[in-house]
Amino acid sequence: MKIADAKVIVCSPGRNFVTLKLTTEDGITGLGDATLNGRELAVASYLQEHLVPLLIGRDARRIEETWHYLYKGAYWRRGPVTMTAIAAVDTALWDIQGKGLGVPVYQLLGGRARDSVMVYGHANGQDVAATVEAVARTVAAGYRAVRAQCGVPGLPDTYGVGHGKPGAIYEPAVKGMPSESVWSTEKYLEVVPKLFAKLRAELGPDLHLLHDVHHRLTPIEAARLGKELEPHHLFWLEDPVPAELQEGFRLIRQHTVTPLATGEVFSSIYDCQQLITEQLIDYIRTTVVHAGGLTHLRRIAHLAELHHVRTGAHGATDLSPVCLAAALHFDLSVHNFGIQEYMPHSAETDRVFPHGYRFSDGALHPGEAPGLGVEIDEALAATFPYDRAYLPTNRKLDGTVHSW
Ligand code: EZ4
Ligand code: CO
Repeated sequence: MKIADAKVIVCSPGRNFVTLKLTTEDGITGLGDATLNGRELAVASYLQEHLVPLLIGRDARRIEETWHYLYKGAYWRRGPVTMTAIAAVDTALWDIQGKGLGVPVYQLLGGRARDSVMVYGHANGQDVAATVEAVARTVAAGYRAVRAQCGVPGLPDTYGVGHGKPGAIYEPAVKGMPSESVWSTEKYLEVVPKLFAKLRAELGPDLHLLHDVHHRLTPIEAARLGKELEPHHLFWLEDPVPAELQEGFRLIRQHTVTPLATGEVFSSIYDCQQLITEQLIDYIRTTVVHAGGLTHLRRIAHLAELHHVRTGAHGATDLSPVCLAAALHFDLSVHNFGIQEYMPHSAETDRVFPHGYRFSDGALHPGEAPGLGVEIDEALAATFPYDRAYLPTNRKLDGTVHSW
């Protein structure tokens, strides 16, 4: 079953997505998400210029062999652009394999380890009261797990507290340039424990509560926050510090039993090897599109399983429905699944990517269609051309660039 055609589709139904579509000589198509938010065209070009010529004529059924051919064959290893491009090919090949055999991808991954996949939703508010209301609304919509992000008194804008509609991008002051936000660790550390105290008091002990620090603290600051949040029993505290320094987590661990999650920006198993093998984290957030596809993500999950680390794949709206579908097949099948992030896409995005996954009772199911269960409407996609956009940048009150 040879690959006869490989097409890179760039579209912007509300935000930019890059999609790889492979077609075999007998007409089976497979999709892979290749979206790297803010650097989309680097991956599109990597695919178009360097991988497409290698794919034509290859046997689409040799998924494992193709992964190593692209990874080892590049000589240059790892990195988000390379690993996102490889992920797109890998995901599309699993889709083709499933369609060729007439089964959903999770059946190829060992079958279902559970009936459905628990997801967490997002709830944001400008202050504590508004955030508590937003969490209550999310619970009313059926979620059993909610990530809560709250505006910081004294700061104009805070990570996660968007102004827009579902799936909207951060609006920059100058179109096509990054937006800027302002940060104060001191002010942030004052409000977060108050938010979670209020959430537990109002919403009771059963709800899973999550929070994303977005790489903004130092280890000792994160240790303080984790300790202060202990009475409120978070499901996890995400990205407490930038994780390039993996041993930085050791310091946080020495001080708090609040569970830790990290890894949405990681692109390979080597980015989390120490975090996993030294049991410095509780959840690994690597996902299909940015960590080398289902083939590589399964390797990470299996290493994690040996060390009591569970999965919690990234699933924000800058990962396309193709990635979400692939993540759900992974989540359904992997034994040490923890939770899946879920933010509904915009209506335009859902129309461009018709899909079979469905939400009910706080959980998603990928559906029973052969392959991934997601398609792309290319004619509609062509009506939404690429629109340059960046993730925001962040500065401390004195103007110093900080992690966003
Ligand atoms: O900021 O997807 O946990 N979710 C997140 C996301 C990320 C964006 C970056 O591309 O941190 O909202
Ligand atoms: Co995050």
